[in-house]
Amino acid sequence: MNAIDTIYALSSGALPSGVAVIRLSGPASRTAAEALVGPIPEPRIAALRSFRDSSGTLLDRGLVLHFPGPASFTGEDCVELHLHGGRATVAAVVTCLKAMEGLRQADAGEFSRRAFQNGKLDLTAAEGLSDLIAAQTEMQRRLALEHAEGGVAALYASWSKRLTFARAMIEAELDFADEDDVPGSVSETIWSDMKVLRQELADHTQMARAGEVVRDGLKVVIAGAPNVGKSSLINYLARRELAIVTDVPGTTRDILTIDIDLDGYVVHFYDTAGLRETEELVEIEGIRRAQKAMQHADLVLWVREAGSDKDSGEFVKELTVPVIAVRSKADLADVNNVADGSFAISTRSGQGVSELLDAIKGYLPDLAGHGGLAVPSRERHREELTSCLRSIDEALQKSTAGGLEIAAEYLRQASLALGRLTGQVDIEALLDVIFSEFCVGK
Ligand SMILES: Nc1nc2c(ncn2[C@@H]2O[C@H](COP(=O)(O)OP(=O)(O)OP(=O)(O)O)[C@@H](O)[C@H]2O)c(=O)[nH]1
Ligand SMILES: [Mg+2]
Repeated sequence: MNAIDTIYALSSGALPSGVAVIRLSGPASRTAAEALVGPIPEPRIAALRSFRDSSGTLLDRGLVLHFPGPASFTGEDCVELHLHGGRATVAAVVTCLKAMEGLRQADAGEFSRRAFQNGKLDLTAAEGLSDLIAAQTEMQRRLALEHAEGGVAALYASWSKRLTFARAMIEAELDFADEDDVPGSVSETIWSDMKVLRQELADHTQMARAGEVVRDGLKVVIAGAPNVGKSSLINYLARRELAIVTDVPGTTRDILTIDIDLDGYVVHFYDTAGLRETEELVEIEGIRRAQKAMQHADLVLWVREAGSDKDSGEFVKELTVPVIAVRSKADLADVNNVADGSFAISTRSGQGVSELLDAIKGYLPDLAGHGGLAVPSRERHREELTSCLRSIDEALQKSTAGGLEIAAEYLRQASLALGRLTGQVDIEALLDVIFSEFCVGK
């Protein structure tokens, strides 16, 4: 096996900036930093140093921090160089690092990957960290931080432990059932705990949709017949002329989108082509895209003119997603929120728009009462959790049907699903538990 490379990268943001941080990780971090700044400060104590190239020319002055492994983010020896954030300053220091033996530029996510490989964080926490960096709204930040801090990792680790214990007990019962020094039937307590675990898992998996909406945003599609004011609405929400607005029916063809921060949640609004029967090729494609967007939406705003009884409801009839009925151009028709429950709005006067936004908030996930944000947030989580749940269901069924060996195998599948979720499929753990709980070899 090759020796571990020492990697470096600019870990702070785009240049120029007040301060730039170059991070090094790997066995040569310390010697590399020494070559640049001379003696390295005490661990975890920042000290001011002069950065010099190999000929002794001063490049910059800044702070140096040393985190000896394993007590570092990656678990390896790490050094942070805090420089002035000028492009040329950073380039000069990077040129020096590049020339050093055993050093190379880090790949994307490589520091976190090393942290994961060194057991500093599990996969869900690593994902949380990347979400935290991408977070744009308060709820995204809170969800990502919960994951990055190991909120779901701790939950999965505790479930994994229960599964491993259950499997160990069953294995022992299968292997040593005729020996005296193994406790009698452990099955009853084990299976009742598996039932409890099943319920916890089901409740948790049920929150996946909500978690995904927090992370990815709520998709709201503005749809309706041509000329009803869909593009005017998205422009009003965007507070700029994003979409072309004319009084020619069929103006919008492509889907346009904006993101809005509603109460800390990301909401994506989509403006779509007006829906109608048409022979026009480009418009047909626009309408096809509009209908596809409606099917994939979390919510459709179905816009009709307040003063008109034109319906074209055939386009929403088949929809399985929730629909809010909106009556547009209320300034012309002199209507308020009408009896059919629709929202009368005007993008001319602004009437009704904030009430409409309040109604949309009703479709944002309600995470209160769920004990925080330790909820699944990605499709990957949902898939592995569902697979885990399915295996536990099968195991519970087989446990009563007398197929203890098959039941144990299903529990193993459940463990594997959790292991894939956290990135820690660990077979050794099973053996450890058997021997520590039962002292079989006494
Ligand atoms: N009085 C009044 N006119 C509006 C309002 N909203 C839109 N309009 C007008 O209605 C016409 C059509 O508006 P658009 O926003 O382009 O309508 P659309 O639904 O996007 O139309 P298509 O893209 O063709 O499907 C324009 O002339 C707008 O100025 C409103 O609230 N009040
Ligand atoms: Mg339009």
